[in-house]
Amino acid sequence: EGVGPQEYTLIKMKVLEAPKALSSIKQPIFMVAATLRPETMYGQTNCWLHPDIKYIAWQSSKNNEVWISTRRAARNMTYQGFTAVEGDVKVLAELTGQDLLGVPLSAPLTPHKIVYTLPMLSIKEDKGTGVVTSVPSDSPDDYAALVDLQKKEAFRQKYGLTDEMVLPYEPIPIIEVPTLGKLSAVHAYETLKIQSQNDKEKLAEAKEMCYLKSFYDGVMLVGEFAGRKIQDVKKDLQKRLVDANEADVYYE
Ligand code: A2H
Repeated sequence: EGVGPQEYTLIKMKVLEAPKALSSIKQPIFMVAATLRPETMYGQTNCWLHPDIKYIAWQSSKNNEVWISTRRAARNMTYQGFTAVEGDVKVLAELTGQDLLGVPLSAPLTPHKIVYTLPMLSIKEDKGTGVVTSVPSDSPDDYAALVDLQKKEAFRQKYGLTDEMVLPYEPIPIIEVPTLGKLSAVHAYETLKIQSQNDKEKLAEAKEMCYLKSFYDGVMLVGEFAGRKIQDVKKDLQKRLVDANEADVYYE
């Protein structure tokens, strides 16, 4: 990582139907996903959680909302104005990612009215919020994890996921990258013959192939900034989302 703190955009994904473990919570509940690419939110198809990581539901000071993240991220957020008292996290529930899979969410900018929480095994406990929003068109990690679930019925069953939570969701063309096309992550995945989300070396190569090129030469295909370059619209899009109370800015 670089010198200063990393800035993330926290995307607020609203829980539409709370799982049993959260049924006593009456306030609106959000999964808060940390992303470096707010301009890709038009292509969200699901939300990733690690089945074995512990998450907490905690009281934020924003509009009485309850947020779900790792405890570590919640503690960091208490020093960034996200709670009533600095350093103090008011925990309403603690549960594992597994307890939170298959939950329907509503997310900003994506054409899907409902996206589901699904398992991703490469999520790190010590980065961001432990909640990752999935954009399989532009993230090779996201595409690989989605294909794994779509190809393997046993994998879906293991986590109690129905076909309708997984199979209808395909990568959405949202950014055109010269030489990589309109689905740059899919292009990289296929060119490098990636087999699964565990294919670490090839995924690292795929990311190298996509990210810088997308940032410097990518052009938006959809939304109010269609036709504009990514590097020119990223900040504006972040601001739009924050102003609409659909996102916040988080540092770590
Ligand atoms: B990005 P950095 Cl389209 N564990 O968002 C693993 N990955 C995590 C994570 C965690 N705890 N928290 C966040 N991330 C992912 C979108 C995206 C992202 C696109 C393309 C590239 C990309 C959609 N997923 O990231 O190590 C999140 O995925 C490129 C690295 O802090 C977040 O942005 O640089 C990014 O990794 C943060 O990774």
